[in-house]
Amino acid sequence: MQLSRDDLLKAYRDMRVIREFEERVHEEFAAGGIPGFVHLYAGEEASAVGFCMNLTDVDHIASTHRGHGHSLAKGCDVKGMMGEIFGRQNGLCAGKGGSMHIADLELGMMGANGIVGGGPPLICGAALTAKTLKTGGVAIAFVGDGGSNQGTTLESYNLAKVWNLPAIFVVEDNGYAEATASAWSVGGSQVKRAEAFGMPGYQVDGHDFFAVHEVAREVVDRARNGDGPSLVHVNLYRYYGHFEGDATTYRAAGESDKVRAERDCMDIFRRRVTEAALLDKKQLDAIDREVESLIDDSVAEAKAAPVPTAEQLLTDVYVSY
Ligand SMILES: Cc1ncc(C[n+]2csc(CCOP(=O)(O)OP(=O)(O)O)c2C)c(N)n1
Repeated sequence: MQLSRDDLLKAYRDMRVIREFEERVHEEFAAGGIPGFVHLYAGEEASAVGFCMNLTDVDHIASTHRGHGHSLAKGCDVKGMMGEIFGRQNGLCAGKGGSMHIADLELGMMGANGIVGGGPPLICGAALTAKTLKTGGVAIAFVGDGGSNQGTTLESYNLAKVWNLPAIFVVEDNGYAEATASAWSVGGSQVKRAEAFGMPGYQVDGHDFFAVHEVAREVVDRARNGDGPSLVHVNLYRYYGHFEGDATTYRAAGESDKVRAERDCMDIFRRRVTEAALLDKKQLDAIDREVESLIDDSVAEAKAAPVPTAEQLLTDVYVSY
């Protein structure tokens, strides 16, 4: 499908926002300004944006512990995200969730999740709701290669197939689950695994936004049309360690730099759209500058915002039904 000029600009900006956001969180974390634990998504942008560009607010996603990119791609407010990661009152969850518990239910972003394999059961619920209430919505779970081996994930495949849910499982295979190489734990393609559950399975190069977007469009349409769940195995690479502070001794020296130099999704996107004269370099550079200043502002606002007070300790934490 041909993307419009506006779509291309949006795709580039959304990926740039995630990249800038993550690079800045990397710096701020190293400087000691961010409490808690963070896992960065830099390098994987084309996956979150390629899928989420096919969604609207009626659709739901569930994320992982590496959730900043999915949240931003689903439309979460950049300043609210940064405030949350800094643990400040202006954060999306009032500063009490932090990196691994960011959610914005109004946008259908059901949350980052510290439980590996926690997202797939959640999206089965969202997909069942969409099917029952006939909202036309679909639900996507992003899962890591490690998370793809969790029982909760496999049971969700089962459930989604048996109930013919508008559910999509996106296995983001970034090469490692902590220090375990996915070549060992996944052992190649997950297409056959999808087929074993009676779902169509796809495998796609996650460095190529256009390839991801095309597959995403197909599986989202399929789910929306009532034709049931699918699984997409996305091959990617995470630029930073498993968590910030990880010494990455399990990777070969220079491995990350080599992928950045040869297969960076932002570089590939820029090359493709400029060589085809779909966008020009000046437009892309202007987006870079605008996003840099947005991220600067988001950090400044987060640092200036107060932390939650003792009186606020128990608000926004419990839900009553
Ligand atoms: C149920 C559960 N088991 C173990 C952990 C510890 N843990 C956190 S992240 C992680 C690896 C996840 O790897 P993967 O799913 O490939 O995601 P990636 O970090 O590569 O994005 C593990 C084992 C956890 N958080 N939850």
